[in-house]
Amino acid sequence: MPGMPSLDEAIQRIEITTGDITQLRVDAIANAANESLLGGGGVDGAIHRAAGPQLLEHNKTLGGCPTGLAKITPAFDLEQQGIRHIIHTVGPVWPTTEAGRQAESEKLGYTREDVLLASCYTRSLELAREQGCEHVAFPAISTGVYHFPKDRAAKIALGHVLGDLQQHDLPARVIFCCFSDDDAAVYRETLNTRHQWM
Ligand code: AR6
Repeated sequence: MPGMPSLDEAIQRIEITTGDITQLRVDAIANAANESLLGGGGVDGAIHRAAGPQLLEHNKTLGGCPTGLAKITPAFDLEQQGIRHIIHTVGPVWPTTEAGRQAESEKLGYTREDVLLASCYTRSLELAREQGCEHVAFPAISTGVYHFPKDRAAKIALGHVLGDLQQHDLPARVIFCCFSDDDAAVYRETLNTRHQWM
């Protein structure tokens, strides 16, 4: 289709990096929040610390956010380093039940959690686009406290972000900000083996 970026072009717009997402210089960072939007541990705690207490005060007025959706806020203290927005999205908790284990081991089609995680990425990109964001960074949503299997989450993140980038010019660049080199290696391997799963 004319004007439709190819998959290869979309891949050029992706960056996989290791580090603390609060240290990046991007228009928007995504936060792996919980439904209260009132902070927590992991990347959520780091973002609230870096953005300062005004973020919590602001989020108290938002009425929370359902799993799979996202809400955008100012970046408060993080604006000093050029971050304009924080996109709070609530990833699914991976089920520690028999059904969850079976879904992972048998690589069954899509589970409810897969769909919710995909929605976190696509809804966050929609909000970023509405604000004209050029550069957006994501942590590996749900793969910490929420125990989503890392390789499964990487396929969902990469697959859905690449699909979105093929349909839109914005954001121009998406950064997957991993917290360890091992996590970044999972993303790189997932991207390199895309022909097996895309
Ligand atoms: N920068 C980038 N990535 C980070 C950072 C950071 N500063 N800190 C941690 N990570 P998690 P979840 C990585 O647990 O699984 C919170 O309490 C981390 O290594 O932060 O979606 C919320 O309030 C992992 O790869 O988020 C919720 O209650 C990834 O970020 C709950 O945790 C996500 O891990 C959400 O759990």
